[in-house]
Amino acid sequence: MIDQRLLPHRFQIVSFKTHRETANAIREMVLRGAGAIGVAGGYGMAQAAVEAKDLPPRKFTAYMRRAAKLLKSTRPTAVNLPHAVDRCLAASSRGPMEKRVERIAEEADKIALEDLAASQAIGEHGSELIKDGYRILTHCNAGALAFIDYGTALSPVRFAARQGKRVFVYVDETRPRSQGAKLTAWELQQEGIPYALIVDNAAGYFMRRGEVDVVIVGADRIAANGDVANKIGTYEKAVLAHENGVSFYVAAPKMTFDLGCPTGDDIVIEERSPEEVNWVWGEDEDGNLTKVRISAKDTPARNPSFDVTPAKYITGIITEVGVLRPPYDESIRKALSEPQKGSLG
Ligand code: RUB
Repeated sequence: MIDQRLLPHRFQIVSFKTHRETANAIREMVLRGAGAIGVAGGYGMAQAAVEAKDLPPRKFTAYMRRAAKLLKSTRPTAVNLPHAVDRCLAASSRGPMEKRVERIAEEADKIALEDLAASQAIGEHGSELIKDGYRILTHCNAGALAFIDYGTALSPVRFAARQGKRVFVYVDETRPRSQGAKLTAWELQQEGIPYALIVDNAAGYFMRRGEVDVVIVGADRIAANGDVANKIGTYEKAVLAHENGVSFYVAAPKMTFDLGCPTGDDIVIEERSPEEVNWVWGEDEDGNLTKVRISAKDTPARNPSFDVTPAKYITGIITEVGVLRPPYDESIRKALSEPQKGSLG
């Protein structure tokens, strides 16, 4: 994994050898983003299978179940994680024992390849919504670091830029962990796409001045009615977009839909440590990575990591099978019944 906690100041690849280490890396956000943690969860299951391969069948099954539970408990909101882990768990219970490790590893690869194909298709469909000269606002990081390859929300932007359209991206800083400032800005810089970093509370200012043509964000879980859980602050951007007549799109693969959640109220929202609100990480003038407190000692803080944007604010959901439109309960069910492309099988 690229250690995303150190970006953009250091580029470091780190390895985790056991499923417990992988679970910890997901929890500590060494890597993050719904798609990326799903893929990591799949490979965590493959690691568990290697660890348990010499156990008798019943003990092997019990070991895999415990591993699945641990991996799924690391971050509760993004549904890609339980979807991927459960697929690998199902693969672990089929076929002869000696083949099971192989099957789980294949399933993990398949999930990664499906995400890759989805990110490309999301880019193709989404880029049609971006006209030459568009100014796009995005929140958090739903780019290559959060997913596989092109990303989700950034994929249409990348495709539009490669098609020669002039695009400009407003990047929300995304406190408290600043995924926009640290990761999205860095990704766009790498790719030479023009952008400006803005503080989270500046989005309304730019929208009201008519300087934002479209908002595109990612998603961590999409309920059956089209309500979307995404990084805290997404809801505000959607309401502001609505108020200012700006289109608001969500880009996400089919893996991110959860028909088990009828509405957004059924989505569990992760609440993280108050430390993330009271302290910020960065590089000092001498290039040392450092952490500074920005509030008085013992300041109580609340830190919900995600919020829910009601479907009524969402203009469309860009998926690998096309752009879904309201009424979402119908378009989502139809999209989920389409065959999955890009898998190995
Ligand atoms: C990440 C976040 C991203 C979605 C979309 O939150 O909210 O917008 O996960 O990701 P965190 P993807 O940094 O807390 O994980 O592009 O993978 O679908």
